[in-house]
Formats: sequence, structure tokens, C-alpha cells
Amino acid sequence: MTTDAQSKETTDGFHLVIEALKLNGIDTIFGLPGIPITDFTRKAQAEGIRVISFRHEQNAGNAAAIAGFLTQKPGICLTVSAPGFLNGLTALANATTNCFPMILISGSSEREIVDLQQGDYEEMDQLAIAKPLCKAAFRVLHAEDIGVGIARAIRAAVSGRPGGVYLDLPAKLFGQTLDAEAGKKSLIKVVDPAPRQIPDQTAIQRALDLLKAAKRPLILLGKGAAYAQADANIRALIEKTGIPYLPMSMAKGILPDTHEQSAAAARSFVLPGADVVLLIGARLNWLLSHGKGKTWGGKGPKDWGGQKFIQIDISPQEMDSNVAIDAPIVGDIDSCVSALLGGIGSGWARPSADWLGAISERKDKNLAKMAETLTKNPTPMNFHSALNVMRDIIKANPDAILVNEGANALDFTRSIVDMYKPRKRLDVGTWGVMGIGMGFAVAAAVVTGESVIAIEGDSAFGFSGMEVETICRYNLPVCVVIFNNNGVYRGTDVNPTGGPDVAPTVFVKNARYEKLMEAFGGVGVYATNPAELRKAMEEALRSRKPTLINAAIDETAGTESGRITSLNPQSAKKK
Ligand code: FYN
Ligand code: ADP
Repeated sequence: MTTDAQSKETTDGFHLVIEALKLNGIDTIFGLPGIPITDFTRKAQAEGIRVISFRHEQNAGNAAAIAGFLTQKPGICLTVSAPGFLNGLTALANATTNCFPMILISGSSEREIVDLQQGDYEEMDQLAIAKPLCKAAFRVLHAEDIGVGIARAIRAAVSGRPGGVYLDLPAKLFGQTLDAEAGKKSLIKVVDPAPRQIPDQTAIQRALDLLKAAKRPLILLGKGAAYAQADANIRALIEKTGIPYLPMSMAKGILPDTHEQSAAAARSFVLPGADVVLLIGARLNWLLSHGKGKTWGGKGPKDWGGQKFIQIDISPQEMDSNVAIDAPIVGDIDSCVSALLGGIGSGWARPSADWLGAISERKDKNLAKMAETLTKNPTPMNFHSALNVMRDIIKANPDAILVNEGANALDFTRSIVDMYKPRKRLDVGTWGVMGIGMGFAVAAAVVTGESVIAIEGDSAFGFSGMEVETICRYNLPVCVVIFNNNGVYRGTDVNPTGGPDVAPTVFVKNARYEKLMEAFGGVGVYATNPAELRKAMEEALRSRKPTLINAAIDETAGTESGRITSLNPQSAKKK
């Protein structure tokens, strides 16, 4: 029998995990209860951690990942064993790919049974499976090691290039008891989890020399720059040098998209035209055509192409991954940009009027074309007329966070909706993954308290749609807008056999998605024209009530895979 005096002197695995997280400033867990972590979720809530329960682990994982991106603290996703763990794994891999810090904590079956493959409940060697998909993976077997396990997971997630970490906690660990004093002493408060990495001065000088010699310089901002929260220094560098810049999707808003030096509306002109490109927290992956080929001026005018690259990245291994990097700067973005700024004195020569003038000309042409398209008001509504509304709404509400996924719904939104503040645009990222929508929306609302607008393709929404219940349960200020054109890409494909099945890309026509939100007590609106859409959006932002606007879009609008049609393999015949 345990007396009160004795119970006061002992602690257990449950409490040590909770205390270790709290000690390190982690105040929110995104997860889904079940064996063996149900009681853990209850105890965590009882001890003051905010526990946000989802309907599917992948959405909880995506929530954790984007919470990590927004806060620079690892987002925590908690799942049950085997199937729950696997459901969370896609998000963990996606977080690692996108350099978002998160920790997937999964309960697991007993080692003795798993290792002898004796068929335990949800038996799976989770650590081995997680390892290749994340930055680091750890398992804690003894309660006295919980402090070390959590500390290592936190450091691995946020130091250097951020990423996903897996932490395996077998069921038996939670109930293990330990002397309370010894338990307390075993916990670690991580000191300086993401230490600054100061760049080498030689690397800075090399980069400055290259930049000074440039005739047509360009700065490319990636989501690493947004993550780094080096907003003031980045802005100062751009404004002091006068160099035009191009934001990658999630870097939009580091400087307002309306900034006169933004070259976003002249993308296909500045990439091939630039002679020296400074990459700040952006990788030369597929989204930048690997730094070569036609996009970069290959086989274009004689003096185009063959760019020199300067790259700022915290990961030394990123350099030369696609093309030669002439001036690598390894370090954290804030330190690197600040070091570059130190070398830019009052005598700095701004880029030539020729280069800036040519960009302006191209930009003005594209902006005028866009303005003309946006004024049209066709029936039925198309992506442009609907996005014209969203563009005004974000302009009037620059603190709102925009979550965006889909194909056409993604690509049109990216170029039409200007962002005015950093880290306000959250989207499909490096993989172009569908399914981030509701997880990102929930986490963005939870960790920032701001209103969230999720612009979703009707297909994309389907991957995480059940989380509208989660949005309602926590009464979050999330407004989901579904661009409903009856299918994947659009709703007009037909089954060539004439058989009873619809084409693989087609959904139920004129589906009433808004009723899903109404089912859980939120506000549902069916909008068939821009005026209805605008009214519903304004009301959602005013009331901060969970809202789903089903925006009926012309089913013939949209192209296959949006602007990345070229990535679809074509049959020989079609060619
Ligand atoms: C951009 N543009 C503009 C503006 N902003 N015109 C007017 N006004 C404004 N504000 C122009 C820009 O110059 C381009 O025209 C065009 O609009 C598109 O700009 P964007 O979106 O920046 O450029 P692009 O070519 O689409 O970018 C390539 C990309 C991007 C690969 C980085 O497509 C991308 O991030 N794709 C992700 C796709 C994805 O993940 N999909 C999910 C899977 S879908 P031009 O300069 O004339 O070219 C599964 O099927
Ligand atoms: P985008 O898709 O917007 O181009 P990527 O995800 O490809 O952006 O690139 C982000 C890059 O930023 C990664 O190479 C990552 O290592 C880097 N990065 C992330 N955080 C920092 C930081 N604090 N300092 C320096 N580099 C960083």
C-alpha cells in the first residue's frame, strides 16, 4: 500500500515527460489520444499544457510542424503506436524536408515483445522506421533518461538546419516510478538550443566582392529567411543595396509584396537576366529549376545565364547541391545578413538604371495585365474574380494568416494575393504536398491568436476536411474558403469508355461543403459570386467564428497541375 508520504516522494514517467517539456517552454501539444498515451494527454492538460486533439494524426503532425516554423520552438505531435505513428510520419518527413522543427512523440509497444516479433498490440519497430525520414530519432527506456531524451530531441529539432525528430516512448516508460528529487534533477533545461552561427569574415568579403562587381544582381528570399526572423536586417540589406528581390512562396511578406524592389511580377525576366544571385534561405531545388536551364537563361541571349551564386545557409552541405556556389556563406541568416550589411557603406553603388528600368518595365506590364484580369466579373465566378476579393481582404487584414493549398487554387493565390507581413503565408512547401490545410490553420490560430484564412482547392481540402470539427471544438478564428470547381484541377473530365464511373479527377458536382462546418456549429456559406464571397469573408473576420465558405467556381477554370503542368509525364502518342 502506498502512503501519502511515500507518494509525495515519487514521480513517474508521465510527469517527467510533462515537466521536461514545460521546463523547456513547450506549452502546446498537438495530437490524438489512444493506447498508450491517453492518460498522458489528460495529465498534460491537467498540468497546464494546452492539448489540441485532432481527428487524424497527419493533421496533428502538420500542425506541430507549422507551429515550429512560426515560433522557432519545436512543435510537438503526440500519437499512439504503429498506425497512429505511421499517420504522423508523413508530417514528420514533410517537416524535415521543409526544415520545420518538430518532434513526433509516439507511444510504442514493449521492446521485449517487438524485438522478438511476438505479435504485441500494434507491434512495430517504430524507431527503425522513423530514422530515415527525420533528422534524428531517439528512444527512452528508463524514466531517469527522460530529461536527456527530451533535451536531445529539442536540440536536434532546432539547431543547425531545423527539422523533424522522432521520440519513441514505450508504454512501460510512463508508469515507471522514480524518486521525485532524483527525477527533478534528471531534467535538463536546454541552454541556447539553436546557437547563432557566425559566418567567416573571408566568406563575407568574397560575397561582397562578387556583389559589388555584379551588373544585374538579384536577391532571392526563401522560407529559411522567413523562419530566421531576421526581418529587419533583410529589409535593410535590400534597401541599402537597392538590389531587386524575388520572394519564394513562403517568403512573401518578409518585405511587403508591394515594395518597389520586389521583382515577383517579373519572375521569368529576372531569373534568366540576373548575373549574380544572392540566395538567402532558399534552396536551388525544383522550385528554382535547379539553378540551370531555360529558367536561368540557358540558350538565351548571349550574356544571360551562367549566373554566379552567393548562398547563405546554415547547412554547409547545401552548397553546390545543384550548381556551383561561387560564394558560400555558412551561418545563421541574421548573423550572415548583418555581416554583409557591415560591408555596405555609403559609397555602395546601386544597381544600374538599365537593369532596374528593365525590371520595372516588365513588372508594370504584368501588373497592368493582372489588374485588367482582376476587374472582370464573369459568371460563373472564376479563380481570378474570387481571388480579387481575397486580395482586398488580406490587404485590409494584413495580420491574418493565409494558409493555401491546391493546384490552381495555390498558384493563382500566390501571384494574386499580396502579403504585407512576414510568416503570414503558409503553404504546400518544398514537396507541394496536399493535406496541410486544416492542420496548418489550427496551429496558426492556436499559436498566434490571429485570424486564419485557408484558401483551399476542393481536392486539397478533402485531405484534412474532417478537422473542421477540431476548428469548431476549439472555436478557432479560422475561415476556410473552398474554391470548388467540382474536381481535381477542374471538373470537366469524362470517362472515355462511357461507363458509369466518373473520370478519376471528377467529384460530386456542386457539393455543399459548407454544410460540413454547419454540422459542428460553425458558419457555412455558399457563395456563387464575388459580392457574396466578400460579404461572407468580412463577416467571418469580424465575428472570428469558425466559417466555411464554399465558393462555386467555373468548373472549366483551371489547368492540369496549375503552373507545373510540365511535370506531368505525357504518353508518346500525346507528344
Ligand atoms: C507574380 N506574377 C505577377 C505577380 N506576382 N503578376 C502580376 N502581379 C503580381 N503580383 C507573375 C510572375 O511574374 C509570373 O509570370 C507568374 O505571375 C507566376 O508567378 P509565380 O507564381 O511566382 O511563378 P511560377 O512560375 O508559377 O513559379 C514557379 C514555381 C511555382 C515552381 C516556384 O509554380 C511554385 O511554387 N509552384 C508550386 C506548385 C506546387 O507545389 N503545386 C502543388 C501540387 S499541384 P512570368 O514572370 O510571366 O512567368 C499537383 O498537381
Ligand atoms: P524555399 O522553398 O522557400 O526556397 P527552402 O526550404 O528550400 O526555402 O530553403 C530553406 C533553407 O533555409 C534551407 O536550406 C535551410 O537550411 C535554411 N535555413 C533555415 N533556417 C535557417 C537559418 N536560421 N539560418 C540560415 N539558414 C537557414
